[in-house]
Amino acid sequence: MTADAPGFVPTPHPAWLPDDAFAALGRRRVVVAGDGALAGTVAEEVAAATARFGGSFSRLEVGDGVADADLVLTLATDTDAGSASGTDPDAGEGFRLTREGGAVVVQADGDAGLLHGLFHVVRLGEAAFDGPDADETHAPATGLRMLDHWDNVDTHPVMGQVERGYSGGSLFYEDGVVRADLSRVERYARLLAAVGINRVAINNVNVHRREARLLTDDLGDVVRIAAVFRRWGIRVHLSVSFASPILLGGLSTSDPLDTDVAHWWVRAAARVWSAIPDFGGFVVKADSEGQPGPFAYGRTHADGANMLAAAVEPYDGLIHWRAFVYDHRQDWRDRSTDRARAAYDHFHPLDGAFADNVVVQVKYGPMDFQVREPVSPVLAAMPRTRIALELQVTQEYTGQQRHAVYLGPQWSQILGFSFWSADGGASPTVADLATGRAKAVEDPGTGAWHKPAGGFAAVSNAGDDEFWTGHPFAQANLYAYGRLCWDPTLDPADLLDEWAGLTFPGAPDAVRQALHTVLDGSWETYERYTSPLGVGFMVRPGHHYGPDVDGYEYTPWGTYHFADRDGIGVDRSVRTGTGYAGQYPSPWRETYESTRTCPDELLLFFHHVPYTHVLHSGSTVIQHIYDTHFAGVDAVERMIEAWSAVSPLVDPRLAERVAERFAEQLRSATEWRDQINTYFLRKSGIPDERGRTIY
Ligand code: GCW
Repeated sequence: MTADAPGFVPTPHPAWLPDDAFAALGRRRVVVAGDGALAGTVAEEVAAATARFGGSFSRLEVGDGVADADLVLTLATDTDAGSASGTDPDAGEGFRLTREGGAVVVQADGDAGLLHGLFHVVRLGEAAFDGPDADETHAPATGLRMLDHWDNVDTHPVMGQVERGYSGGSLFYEDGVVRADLSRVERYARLLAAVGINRVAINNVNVHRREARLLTDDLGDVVRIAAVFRRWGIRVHLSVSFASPILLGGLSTSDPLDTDVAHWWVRAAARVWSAIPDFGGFVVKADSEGQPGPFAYGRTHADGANMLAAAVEPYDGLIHWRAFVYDHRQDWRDRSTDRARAAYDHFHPLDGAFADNVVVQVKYGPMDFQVREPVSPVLAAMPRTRIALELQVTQEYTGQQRHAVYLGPQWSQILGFSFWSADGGASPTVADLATGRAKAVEDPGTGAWHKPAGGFAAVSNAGDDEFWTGHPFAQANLYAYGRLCWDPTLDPADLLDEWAGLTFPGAPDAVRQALHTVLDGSWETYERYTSPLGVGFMVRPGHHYGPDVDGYEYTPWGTYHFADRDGIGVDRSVRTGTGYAGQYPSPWRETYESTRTCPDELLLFFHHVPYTHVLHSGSTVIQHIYDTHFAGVDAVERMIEAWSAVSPLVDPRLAERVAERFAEQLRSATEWRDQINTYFLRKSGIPDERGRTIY
């Protein structure tokens, strides 16, 4: 069959695990010792690599004497065999790596640590073997490193098969059922394991009628998916509908305090865990954008979450309960309602009320995955609650995988943000809050942090597309997300090097350099040509692609910019606005409160100012809008030039896909520039100081 024939499914791109990424290891004499399930996976990987590149492979018992090996991957001899080979893949994920005279030993804390140790060696390539003598220990910052899929089993009439998916269809479902052939899921699981992901929720948080049945009638298919992920140390979670007792159980209520409802969930959990003993738990979007929840019964979110938590507790299951709760039917005329306030107003009063196995999953910003938002104050407001930081790897609001936008720098900035100091200092960062390290850091004056980690969750950007992620460069986002979950302090520019080194092995250094030129500043470039100074949205309603300045201005969604002839922005100050700034601890509540101290990039998120307001940068707001929009498109042109110079050096199919995406990015960025500039010229009547063309 030719590439153009109908039904042709190209082999998926190897992403960061092409065969050549295993060359250094594959040329060595490698020993694998361990008898757990993941040791089996490691042994298969090593056997394949050594067969391909001429090395040798042997499998030994832990503790057997080893002679003449370049690399030994073994369970630590003092590891208790139960946890090493048992069913808990989160246990023993760490490993110790020693290198002496070129001989490398990886001693894993448990079965999962062997797998992570293997991929660490793969990442290092030759440097694993020819580096100086070393003795290092590696362990993840948290055991909760999760990806959420917004995949529907059926194709949804409006949202398609994958909600906010830009990479083709679902990896898991086809034609309204779980795929018979899960080989692509297997490849995906391998890619995720290589970057350290260890949990995956396999269906959309908007749980429609068909998808609700994954919990019951289709459980057998979930068992099959879980078996694939298990070989890679990854647990499966399901998103469930809070109304499941009604939808699936024929009850007349899903009131969390109703005993029949609670029993229904107890039985549901018992069925799931007896079929999948290492099942992870449930993800719940309740009372949000039309999803059912406890409010219908006059109950709180703690009532709802805790009822589910009790049902899964006997199995060490988790409830990921999303904090994305706001009124999506507000009246745009009503200036006193502020969507940004909603999550804090709902959840802060419930701090301390959630069961120990509830993780409250909080989007990084108070609105909705915008290119720029302040970090959500909910993350700082619940010291007695397990908190997970939720990111969006899928680029809903950042170019939908048609634009090259590397989000590593944005995530890194969020992870490093400290609520209790302007310059970091010794106070906990967002990463500390999500990984539980906050407990160990100096008391920030807000009371001690009592709960264990809630970890990280993010919406996946992968689908059945040949390149997994639509834009081949969007693979870098999936890569960086996994690696930052493992170690939030990693430098996103270094992660780009890692990703490029693995994905384009053997390519001339010019390719790596061009990728830096294209991607390092791409998040800020996208920000420049889209909505200015933190004001957000201005996208086409519904699909959220492309500019539409007033698209949401008179809708019920709560995402307004309030531009008029004199000025723009949302007054969220305590003194004259919605009071949102007061949800932050000091010093940020004061910093955000005043236009004198508010950082430029968030000015319009926090304040309504005249177009002539002078920014810290020295520019007026209106001139900043014009300048950044021209600069953003210029930057896209430079990105394209840099890539064009090296694209003949990479796989032509990949080059072709990138070229096609760049053409669209340039078209779209130009459209953004012209619509935004024209809109504000017409509103303000203030011309561009530099006299450039504005329509
Ligand atoms: O960003 C918004 C999206 C919705 C999504 C929702 C959420 C799954 O536009 O498509 O629904 O957030 O996070 O629940």
